[in-house]
Amino acid sequence: MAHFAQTSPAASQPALSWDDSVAAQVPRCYDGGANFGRLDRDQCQFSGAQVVVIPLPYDSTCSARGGMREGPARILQASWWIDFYHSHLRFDPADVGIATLDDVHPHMAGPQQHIERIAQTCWNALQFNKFLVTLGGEHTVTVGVCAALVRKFGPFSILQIDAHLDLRDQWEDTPWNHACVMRRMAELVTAAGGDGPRSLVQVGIRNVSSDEQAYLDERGLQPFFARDLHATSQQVWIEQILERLGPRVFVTVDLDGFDPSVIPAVGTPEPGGLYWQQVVAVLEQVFRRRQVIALDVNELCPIAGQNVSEVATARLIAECLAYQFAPPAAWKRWRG
Ligand SMILES: [Mn+2]
Repeated sequence: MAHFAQTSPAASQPALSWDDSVAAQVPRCYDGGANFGRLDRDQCQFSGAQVVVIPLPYDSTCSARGGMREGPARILQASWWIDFYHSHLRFDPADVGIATLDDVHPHMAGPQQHIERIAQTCWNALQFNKFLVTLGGEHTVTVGVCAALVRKFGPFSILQIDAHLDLRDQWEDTPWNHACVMRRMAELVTAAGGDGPRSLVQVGIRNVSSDEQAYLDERGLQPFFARDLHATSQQVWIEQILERLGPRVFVTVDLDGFDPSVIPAVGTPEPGGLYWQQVVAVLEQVFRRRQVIALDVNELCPIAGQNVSEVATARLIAECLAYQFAPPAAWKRWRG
């Protein structure tokens, strides 16, 4: 991406607006067949579900390969063929109810308007006290999710699994580019009274621009580079991550944080990434020891003729939902 000039002067803290005339109403759901997990009616009804899956197909600002608008549908489809039952927790997260909302269709006026549309949808679901699982779509969609979470919870930490920092102030003529999402999310947390930049815990990083490095240096921020994690004891770096996370955590997984040998179907793959066991190990600790307020998985960019990435993504979500909802007795039996 280095050959693209950073265009026009940086925008500082662009504001999102809300439409509060929209009353909280039960959103449209897939109530049979095509929902996440292909669950029966008793498990996928919005009213009884503790989890709400929100498909966010979008690929308007991505730099390299398009196709992320097809990501959410492919993740849903992959979810039909796996059992959510967790062998070691002996717990099925489908039992807490998982409703799947209708797609949030792209707003064609531009990324800011689309982010606002996503924020409204998430805010609506949050008013029913649901645990959100959002499916991207390019990483830009996460800004809308974050805006709704900030409105509901106030400041929180953000655990970001990613190959990229996404800390550019502006990219390819918009502050709402997918390369700027963590910068925007830090601003949202700061606006709610938190220390946005310090609330970011970025893990798996292996692609940094010089202006992003300057941002890190100015603020004394230290992301967790994949290179360093591979050279450190897993128990040690997981504890270092936990130390940096506050009591409430929003987990956002850009699938390119994984090594491409695990998840090849991403728009901007980078070698040297995290392995399945590493990501699952850190997420287990985070879900167990912090209050995770939402899970976001994004940047799935399907490759025709194979579904390994989609299946891994659906499995990752099922794993996280088991961590989130398994009762203490299940943990005690497994981990002691
Ligand atoms: Mn990325």
